[in-house]
Amino acid sequence: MHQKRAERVDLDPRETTEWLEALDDIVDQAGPDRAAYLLDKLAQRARNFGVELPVQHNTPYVNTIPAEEEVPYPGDRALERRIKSLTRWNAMAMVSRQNKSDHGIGGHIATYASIATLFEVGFNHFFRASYGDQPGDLVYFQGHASPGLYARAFLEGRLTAEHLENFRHELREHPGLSSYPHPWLMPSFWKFPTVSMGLAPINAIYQARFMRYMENRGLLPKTPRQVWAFLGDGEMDEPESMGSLTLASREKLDNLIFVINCNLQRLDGPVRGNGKIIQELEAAFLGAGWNVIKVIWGSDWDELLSRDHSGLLVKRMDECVDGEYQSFKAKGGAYIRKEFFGKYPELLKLVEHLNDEQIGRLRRGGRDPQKVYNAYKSAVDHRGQPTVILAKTVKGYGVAEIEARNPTHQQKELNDRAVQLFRQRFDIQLPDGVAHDIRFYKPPDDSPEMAYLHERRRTLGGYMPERKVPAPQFDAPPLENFTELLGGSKAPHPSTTMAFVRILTTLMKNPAVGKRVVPIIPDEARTFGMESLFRQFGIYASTGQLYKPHDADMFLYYKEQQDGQILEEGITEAGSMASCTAAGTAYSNYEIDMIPFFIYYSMFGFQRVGDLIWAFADARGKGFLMGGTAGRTTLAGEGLQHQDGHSLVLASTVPTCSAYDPAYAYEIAVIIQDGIRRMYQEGEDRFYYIMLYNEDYVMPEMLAGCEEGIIKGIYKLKAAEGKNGSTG
Ligand SMILES: Cc1ncc(C[n+]2csc(CCOP(=O)(O)OP(=O)(O)O)c2C)c(N)n1
Ligand SMILES: [Mg+2]
Repeated sequence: MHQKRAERVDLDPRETTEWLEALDDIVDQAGPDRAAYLLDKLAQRARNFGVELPVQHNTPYVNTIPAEEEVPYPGDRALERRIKSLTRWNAMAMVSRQNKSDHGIGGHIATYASIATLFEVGFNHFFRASYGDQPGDLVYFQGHASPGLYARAFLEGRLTAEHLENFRHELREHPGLSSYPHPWLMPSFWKFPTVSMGLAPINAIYQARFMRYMENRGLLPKTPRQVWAFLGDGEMDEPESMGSLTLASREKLDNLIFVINCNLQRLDGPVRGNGKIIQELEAAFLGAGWNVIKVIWGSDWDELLSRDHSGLLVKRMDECVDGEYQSFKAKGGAYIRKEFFGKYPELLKLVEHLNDEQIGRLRRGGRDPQKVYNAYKSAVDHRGQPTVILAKTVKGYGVAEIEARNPTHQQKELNDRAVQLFRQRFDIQLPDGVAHDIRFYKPPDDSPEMAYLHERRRTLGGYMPERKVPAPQFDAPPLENFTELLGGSKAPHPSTTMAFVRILTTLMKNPAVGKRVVPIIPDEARTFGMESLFRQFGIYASTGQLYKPHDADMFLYYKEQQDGQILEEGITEAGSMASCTAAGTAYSNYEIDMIPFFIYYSMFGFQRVGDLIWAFADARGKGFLMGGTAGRTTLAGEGLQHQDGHSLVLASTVPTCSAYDPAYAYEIAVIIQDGIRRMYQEGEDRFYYIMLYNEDYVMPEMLAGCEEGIIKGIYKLKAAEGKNGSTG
């Protein structure tokens, strides 16, 4: 009889010891790699005998990169620390000053305080603004860490003290700064509106995939460009955050790096007080096929770990839950000695040479530039998989009385004592008066730190974040291009959906515009009669088609190809919208105009993925959303999925959306032609929602001169019958 794993008892302790000692010998004499090889072989053999093996999706609660494999830090740590401290100071001063003058206006200190090192190592060594004449890395910054990004741009001379003074007053005072990343409020600064939690992760995944799509279609040169996404650990609870992880591994997106700022807290309290968020995320990401790098402990722990011959320190690290880790930081050194090390006398001995203050200062990995640099380097060098870096940090780090406390997220102001302690902690040297009044401070341009700051960004191709908009790149094809839609239909009459498919096909064949069109479909192409596009334009598949499709001998077969144009997304309206966002903002990310057509069941658009659409609008996205099978139609019998009488109403709430409900084929042609002209030729940052119907009926011929009326929303089709135009 098999024993269940949880119930297994040691039936022969002597034999167990022999096996364990054999393993010890191998590790001692031949090293861990050999041990891993043998274990692998054993596991294979065991599986052949039907032995049930545990699936392991967790490694011990220590850093993934062992200290002995690290490379030395390439930068000037002292100068970088000074720059980081000044950034911390200005970020804190910005939020604090604003709340003194305008009480309760908000802003966040604690988030940037936790993520500062993760950003700074990136700015000094990784984030590339350009690759020669090509735009560089795309970085999604954690939205409410914006004070730190403003503070850095201030040091760089890109923002003035006046900007900082008007933080969150951008609509009232000039020049001002928006609370969060916002391409409308700060059009030459922010690329990605990230503050609606969960949208940055999914948008970053599809962005990295879209980058490959552009490369594989020959529209974008291949560069080592990366997509970086800085995310909160609390944010990972949003379904959108983790819902598309397997797309990234399936597509081998080694141009994608998630950095999750695991400060163990969200707004109200701990993310996983009773568990460990890093371990939970490790298991999920490993299971989804990602490369996982844990950055848990700072360098000060290396020496302790190297003397941990019994493994007790790692055991203690593994057994504590995040609620305890939070208390350790909130309560300081003496508490850590007693409650963390104190559980085992051996561990107390391990730290007997450290005083309480030193114990309190033992750093977490996400705060140690050496560890962070190595993780980033390893992520950038990694091939064949996306990488997630799980960096353990401290929320509100360095801010007295709020560090690691539950209310820290909403702390806005600091009292005099807290300011004093903040300066001491980061060793912030300021001229007289600056500290007392909590004024902004920027060292002279010829100071070593300023020279260093500029030199680093010069080497990396320029300052970030920055949003650039290229000049219009093509003229819209004239309406005559769509002649076959303008002359009225012959039997069998089409639906407006079919008319749209003809417009799309015509557009895709247009020599000037065709290659820029990106059809995006969440598994409804056949419903909309679009399968003819498969064969003509190909379905994008990064690997090409690895099998002979069963319908290969048919005219309209399911053709996948590496430079296919159609994004057949499968059943994910959220993923499709993220693709639409990547395509519709390609002009500001890659300086190439692309025209997405995202066609879906109208019920699953605005009401299902409304917030992604809103973020698309915030990102100044362009393109067309096509709501298929709209209206309370003949498909009503299929249930509520075809009871859309309101998507037009929802669409009209998005400020940059032009929403239309056309009746006839030529109206759609006029709207799409004019849309392309306005968005791409005139450079207007808007997008279109067009409803499409399922019913076949007579499409009349277009009347001369009705274009303007169609665009405005009403025109005279024919005079009503009867007296005074009344039929009644
Ligand atoms: C969809 C959504 N829900 C709620 C919020 C409000 N909110 C802003 S920050 C925050 C907490 C974030 O915690 P975490 O992701 O862990 O980031 P941290 O500040 O700890 O780095 C919340 C709930 C939001 N911005 N978006
Ligand atoms: Mg957090």
